[in-house]
Amino acid sequence: MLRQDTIAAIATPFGPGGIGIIRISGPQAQEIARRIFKPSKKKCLWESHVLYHGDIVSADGKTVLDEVLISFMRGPNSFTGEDVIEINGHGSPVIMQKILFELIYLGCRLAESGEFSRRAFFNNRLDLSQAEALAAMVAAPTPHAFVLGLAQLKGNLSAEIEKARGLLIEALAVFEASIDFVEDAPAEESLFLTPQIDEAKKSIEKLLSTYHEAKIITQGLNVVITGKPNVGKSSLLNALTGKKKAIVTDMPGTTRDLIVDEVVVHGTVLNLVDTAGIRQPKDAIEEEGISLVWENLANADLALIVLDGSIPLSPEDEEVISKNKNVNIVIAINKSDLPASWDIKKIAHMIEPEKKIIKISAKFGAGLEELKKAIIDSCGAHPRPDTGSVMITNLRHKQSLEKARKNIVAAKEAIARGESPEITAFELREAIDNLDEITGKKINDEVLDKIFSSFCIGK
Ligand SMILES: Nc1nc2c(ncn2[C@@H]2O[C@H](COP(=O)(O)OP(=O)(O)OP(=O)(O)O)[C@@H](O)[C@H]2O)c(=O)[nH]1
Ligand SMILES: [Mg+2]
Repeated sequence: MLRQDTIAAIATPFGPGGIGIIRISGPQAQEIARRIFKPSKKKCLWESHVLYHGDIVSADGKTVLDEVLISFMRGPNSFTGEDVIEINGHGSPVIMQKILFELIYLGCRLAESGEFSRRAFFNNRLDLSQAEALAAMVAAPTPHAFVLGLAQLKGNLSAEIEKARGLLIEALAVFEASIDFVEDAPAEESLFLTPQIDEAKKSIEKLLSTYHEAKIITQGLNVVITGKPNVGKSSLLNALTGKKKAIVTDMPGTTRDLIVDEVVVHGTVLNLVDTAGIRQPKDAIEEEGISLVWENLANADLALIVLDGSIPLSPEDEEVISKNKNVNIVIAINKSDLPASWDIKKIAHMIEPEKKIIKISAKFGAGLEELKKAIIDSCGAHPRPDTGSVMITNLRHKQSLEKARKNIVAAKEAIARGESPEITAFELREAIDNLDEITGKKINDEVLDKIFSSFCIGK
């Protein structure tokens, strides 16, 4: 589905900026740009990949709209593989819009979300996983996440996928040969000559094993702060983020809604959720708030349980600990600035020894560094990616790899059972198709629409 029209969009974020860039791509890119660009020097040869200085004027030639630098990238040596023009103007949203309107008046079409990347994909400038890497890089919440996107853009993942695919194709050839020449080929011998299947399985499993860590790097950890009312959960959210986001009072039951904020700790994003205190609810609002706590805890990477060290432990405290027994927990004993009313030993028997208990004072900021370290350690979040890392950051890729792995297991089982080679060949072909979904060699338009429509306009 290659479109031959010429598209245009503002490629820089909306709002005032140092410069603003408008991107044009398609067969008429240069012709349309020439109609509104007046070079400052007479000689403007529109050489490829050269910057020219001049004015952008209105389509009727009467009004100067902006003073700009313009460049022309001749296809196929451009981002999209088509002729591309980039106009670097002053970053005024008003003028950017005005120039864009002129371009549309002269025959450009406003680009859809991700349409530049989509054209790059169709023109084989990028495979699908590389195009997805672009979106991941733009959205990266930390430098580590960006590095993973960059590695994917540079084709590290594609190379791994191609390697596994190549092995499966070699193995497939063996089985297809034994289907075609079943009489000449000694089937048993050739059937066992397929170490490629095991090798492909191993490399797919290695990729799959990176997903958990990659997810932490790209999406962060979901940390739900829980505990009975008034222990200092909201104070802790505020202390960890350095903001005054949640209301703090000395009245138990202050927080009812979920209060969400994030903070980056040692290169990992903590998605923090402050919640209603757990107790017998006093009204319908509190009841609703408490049921939200349990819902959120079910999907949390970590329950950060807050206890008040300055007053005796209560059944509510014990309930929160025992209900979270099977999840990843860190316990913060708060209000360490006040005299302690109980000893850590009182809760030690309730949790496994490796689970962390840290004394803090949310009000005065004591123990917070230790607490952050305990959160990161207990989730195993120690990102150390470099541009050579090959990690699976994308759920779609993970699902395709899992499907391919299943096909390989089925192929191996068919071999072990001594089934006809057709069965093994079928499973291997399916595995290859599943790998091709990642790079986009074989993918349906609906999935492509979904992927590219999630990109920003101008990307
Ligand atoms: N001395 C002392 N007081 C604290 C500390 N942390 C919180 N407080 C006080 O404890 C009271 C309750 O704090 P919040 O942060 O609102 O407690 P919460 O757990 O969010 O309470 P709910 O929203 O009602 O569940 C407030 O008066 C805080 O000032 C602390 O480290 N030391
Ligand atoms: Mg609160």
